[in-house]
Amino acid sequence: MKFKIAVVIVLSVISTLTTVGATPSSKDRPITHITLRTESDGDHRHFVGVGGTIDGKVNPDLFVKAWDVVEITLINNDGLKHHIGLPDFFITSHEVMEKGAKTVVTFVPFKSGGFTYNCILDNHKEMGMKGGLIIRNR
Ligand SMILES: [Cu+2]
Repeated sequence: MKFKIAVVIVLSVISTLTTVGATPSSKDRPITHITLRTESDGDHRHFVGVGGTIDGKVNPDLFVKAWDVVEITLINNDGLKHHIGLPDFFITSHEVMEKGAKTVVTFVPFKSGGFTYNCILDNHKEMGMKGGLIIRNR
């Protein structure tokens, strides 16, 4: 029985990972929408929140609940090549190459705790392009 449950969990995690970029169709599960844009300033690179409580904040901490469906939209606002990575969840978005380009990652946080998001292209993480991803238990 326990083994069966573990298999179901592993399969649902795999299916979550393989649907990155797709739109979840579930009606009864809350979807947390988060939008970030990219910014460059001299040697600094960062994410800036768009809308809601993170609007205008640089590298905002993102607060979500475990097992919610989380959809993060990244908008290229500076014309440099970027992506968003969630290394603790094995997720990296497509790259956005041109100003105005968007990419979306959708995932289900399967563990709680303090994690990070970042852009590791062209040394951007070292130039400041990283923030906190805080996942609370339900
Ligand atoms: Cu970047």
